[in-house]
Amino acid sequence: MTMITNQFVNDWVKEMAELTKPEEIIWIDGSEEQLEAIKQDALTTKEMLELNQEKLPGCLYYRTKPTDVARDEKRTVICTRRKEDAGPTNNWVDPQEMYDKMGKLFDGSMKGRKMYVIPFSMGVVGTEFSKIGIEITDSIYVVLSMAIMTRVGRDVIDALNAGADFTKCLHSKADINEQEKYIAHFPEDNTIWSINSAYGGNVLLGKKCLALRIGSYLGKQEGWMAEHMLILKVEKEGEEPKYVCGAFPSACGKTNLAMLTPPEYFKEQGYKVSTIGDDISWLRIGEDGRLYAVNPENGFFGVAPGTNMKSNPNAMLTTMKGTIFTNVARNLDDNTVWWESMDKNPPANGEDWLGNPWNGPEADVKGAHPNSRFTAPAANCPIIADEFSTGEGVPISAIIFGGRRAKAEPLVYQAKDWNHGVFIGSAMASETTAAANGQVGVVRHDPMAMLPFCGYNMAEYFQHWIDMGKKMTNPPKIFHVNWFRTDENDQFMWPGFGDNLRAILWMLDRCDGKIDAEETPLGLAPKKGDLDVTGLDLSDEVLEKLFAVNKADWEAEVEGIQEFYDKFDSLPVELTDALATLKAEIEAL
Ligand code: SAT
Ligand code: MN
Repeated sequence: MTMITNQFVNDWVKEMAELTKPEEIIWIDGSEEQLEAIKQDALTTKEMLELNQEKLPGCLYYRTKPTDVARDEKRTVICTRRKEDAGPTNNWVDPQEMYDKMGKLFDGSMKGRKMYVIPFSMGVVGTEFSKIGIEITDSIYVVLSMAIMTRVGRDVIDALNAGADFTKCLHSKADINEQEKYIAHFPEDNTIWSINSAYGGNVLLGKKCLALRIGSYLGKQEGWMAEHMLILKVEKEGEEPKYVCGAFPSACGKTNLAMLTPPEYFKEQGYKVSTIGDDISWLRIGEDGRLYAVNPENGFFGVAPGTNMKSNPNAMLTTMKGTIFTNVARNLDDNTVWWESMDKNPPANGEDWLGNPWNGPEADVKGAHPNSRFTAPAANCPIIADEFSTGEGVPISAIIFGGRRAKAEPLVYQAKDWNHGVFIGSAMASETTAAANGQVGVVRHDPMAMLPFCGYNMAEYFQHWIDMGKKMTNPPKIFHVNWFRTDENDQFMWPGFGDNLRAILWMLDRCDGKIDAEETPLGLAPKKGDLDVTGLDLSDEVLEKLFAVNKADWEAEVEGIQEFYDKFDSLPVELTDALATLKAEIEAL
């Protein structure tokens, strides 16, 4: 039964059904009864398992194939008519060639299966920021996850019936054949096709595919920005709240920063932090010339290992109900979940993420895959901000760029101005993580943490950043941070987690013009005493090392940035000039 009167939608769904040949078509209206019935289907087929309903009400367990545990960047492609529109950092295939190739794979891929049609919105329906998509899929995991991660319901259907434009998203798990896995984007057709994967980042098409790759492309056309950024609200009793965005590559702590717990010392002073988003920001310029952000998602797809009651109690509490756990370990005694560093009590009678008997850290394999995930409703988060649910943008005071860098990058510094901030973002690098297939721990350039997510030529993306800066009379200040710098013994020097608030408060003081800063070749650094380290066991010597700008390290950095820049035919002059200035200043050290 279709509830859709929009002929364009019905025609497209019909065409996709003729291609994939399912035995039945089910339209998702997001109602609890419908989702419950679909969940029961998944339990019957054992596609998903129900966890202990007393301890983890509404929670499910899901496992992907061992070859399908992370985003696959090699198999993620941008299909624009002209290759140069995808740019040197994206995999490009001619759109017709890709439609033909994938069309053959989709042909009959849903035979004997149900096809679910999920109308969804990124952003709150009816707000300026909302974008509608329809995902067709043969995976119940996708249906239940999309119901958490996006807004699914009657109002989306009403918007479509009123003629709203939408992104056409087609997914089939097919045989999960990794040789024929493709995640293809057709920005010029507002279309996404994904086949042969069942892992979140490749198949929850509203997230990276729509909200970032297609979103960034639409943003360039329509004059807004889609960014890989968390949004955090910082309040001090009696003062106006402040909002901060932060771009960090996958698995570098965005969820932890977005949900941070202030150290006692700051709580006593009346500071409070709340969460608006942990992964994606859509940003628009307001009438007052400031930049406004929303989180277009409706849930968190967070990395499980390393999350615990100390590192991120708010995330732990968020996952206590209505959550899907993917590729974590199971405790068979009480049918709950476990992952590395969750607590000091790994299950004595457990099953690892591969489904093999597992009896704790002495075993050869880890209990949970390093990229195992929780998919949890944002509404569960104990510190979710009210602004999250209105979907109205919040004015951003500061944008933070950061990576995972053992060496070279200081704890925190500020860009000299917007364009210099764009340079810093474009020059960002980070050690790779388990969030994508491939080697872990190698430094790679990841501009604005968008390398895997920019849906068009990154040179034009940088230009878009510069153009947006020109349109703002009161742009956010831009900063760079590195929580991960290590000493001679490879130990982290900065405590991180809640203590990261100290760096954020320095930034906000800078935004308010309350304090000066020190000029360095990289930008503006805190003056001695301005970064509040009260209560930290941090010697002056370590503090100095956290901020050191080492000439040899930075000569190598400059060379690395140049090498990265050389991939592009042309770059905005603002960036090449900033690199030349940095080079000269490092040489003068
Ligand atoms: O798997 S996702 O791409 O959704 C998460 C991430 O890598 O940021
Ligand atoms: Mn992400």
